[in-house]
Amino acid sequence: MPKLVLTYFDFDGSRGEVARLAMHLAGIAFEDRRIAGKNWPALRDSTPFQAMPILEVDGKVISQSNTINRYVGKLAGLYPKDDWQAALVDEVMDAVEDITTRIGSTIELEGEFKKKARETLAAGPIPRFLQQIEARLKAGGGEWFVENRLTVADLKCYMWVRWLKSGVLDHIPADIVDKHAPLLAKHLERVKNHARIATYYESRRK
Ligand SMILES: N[C@@H](CCC(=O)N[C@@H](CS)C(=O)NCC(=O)O)C(=O)O
Repeated sequence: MPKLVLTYFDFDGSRGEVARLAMHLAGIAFEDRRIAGKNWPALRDSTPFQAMPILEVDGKVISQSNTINRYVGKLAGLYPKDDWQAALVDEVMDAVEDITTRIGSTIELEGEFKKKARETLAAGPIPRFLQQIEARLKAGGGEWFVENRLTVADLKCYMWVRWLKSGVLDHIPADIVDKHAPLLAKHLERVKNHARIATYYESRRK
């Protein structure tokens, strides 16, 4: 196993958390380098695309969360070997990344601009993405996206749906998932209650 260092913000969510979870699930040793928000500006220009997560593999750096998710997913046995199944995983992860970027771009907006931008997303794009991603879950059998087992696609979707349902996104109703994609709401519970994920978050609370 290579020496792995994952660098991401110091919170248990979003783009960097998928790879952390995958490595914890598989019992892969890695350095979990957590960056406080105040230390990010000093680090920013040293990252390839001025963004995190980044993963060091024996001292070499790769960036882009889904690239990292695929790489780690392969090490962890959480990414399909079959090319078609792998493409289905990629499709879900890239769709989640697209909509995450669109929602993320509203974070810096202020007041009415933020309200308008988020209401627009909540009126069309978010329901659309929820329904399309739910359709892929259904096509996979309704419990997991592919191969009737947890993969990095499930972890990526889990992070997004948990964010939407958390209520932290003003102007995006927290019930938007229940309303438009009830199977994804159930999927969230399925992933959350996965024995190793539940144990991991239990240990993070101590
Ligand atoms: N497409 C990139 C996006 C990375 C990204 O935007 N990361 C955010 C954190 S989730 C970030 O580094 N934000 C800090 C900044 O842009 O200054 C990926 O998937 O990794």
